[in-house]
Amino acid sequence: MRMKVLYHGNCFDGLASAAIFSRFYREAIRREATFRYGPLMHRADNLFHDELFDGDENAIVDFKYSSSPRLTWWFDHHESAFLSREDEAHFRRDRSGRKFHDPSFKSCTKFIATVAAQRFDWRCPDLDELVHWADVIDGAQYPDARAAVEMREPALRVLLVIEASREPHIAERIIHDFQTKSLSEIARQPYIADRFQSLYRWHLKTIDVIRKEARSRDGVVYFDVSEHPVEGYNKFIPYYLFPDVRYSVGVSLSSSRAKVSVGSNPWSPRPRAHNLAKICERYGGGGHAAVAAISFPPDQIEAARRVAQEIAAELRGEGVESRDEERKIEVSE
Ligand SMILES: [Mn+2]
Repeated sequence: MRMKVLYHGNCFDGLASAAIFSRFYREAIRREATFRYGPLMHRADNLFHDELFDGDENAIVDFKYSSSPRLTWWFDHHESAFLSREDEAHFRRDRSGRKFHDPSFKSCTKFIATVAAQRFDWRCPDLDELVHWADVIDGAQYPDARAAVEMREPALRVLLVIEASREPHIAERIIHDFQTKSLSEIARQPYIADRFQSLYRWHLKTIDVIRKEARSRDGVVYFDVSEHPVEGYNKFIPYYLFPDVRYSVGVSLSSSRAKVSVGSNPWSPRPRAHNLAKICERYGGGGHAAVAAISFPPDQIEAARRVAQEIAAELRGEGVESRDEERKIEVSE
């Protein structure tokens, strides 16, 4: 029996979900199963190709729903979990008892652990540490921005490698290690420790780039790093640099996409007043209420910038008129 597990790539919760789902499936469903893994990424064109679902069973964890008849297991906690109303209706009609969605969970890892315990009577106390950290990381439950940006905890060292690594065999190795080793054991292994050191140096440079490009006004920090070779960056850097802002709006560019990232400061003294997933959905993106994003084809960086500025203005509470004025000023410059 070959199980294919598709998971949210370059995401701690995605890899941890793949790990806990594998343990659950092997221990509670089928002992003789073999596992293969594939990352799923948000992109501007179609997400699911049929050849992705090439196992005897196929699972998606921590990623959007697919109505493909080849999909047999699904767990997700994202608010924007469906590509279309048809997909959502398809999920609502499902009676397999193997597809689950609950956006009230901070992490998909915790969601899988909870469903496995409640519905399948399967528990894994040795993975409690992994579940805890998936919840901290995906739910942005760090005590402060410093903890998130300075990365002293083993889980956060593994996180940096996960978010930056473009090597599929590294992700797969981490998914295997998550199933059997503690986070400090994993972080000490050379394949993590060596990558962490060079990524951390790069991370420090990224902090400097964002510091240079960021402008904070009326509770919103806006930065455009698309002219710099910054592909991924720690999403808490804006709040580490500007602790008083409530929202951040960033524009970045990689070979595969131009990206608008919209986030809220988890440590802001003023609570979040906007649902960022809903705002991004208006522009074809999505995510969570507290952090969301929109992807554009890489040649549409100008459109990404326009949308980012529009969202920043909305989050500042500026009306349509003041937005128009801003544009006029830009033109006359
Ligand atoms: Mn997640």
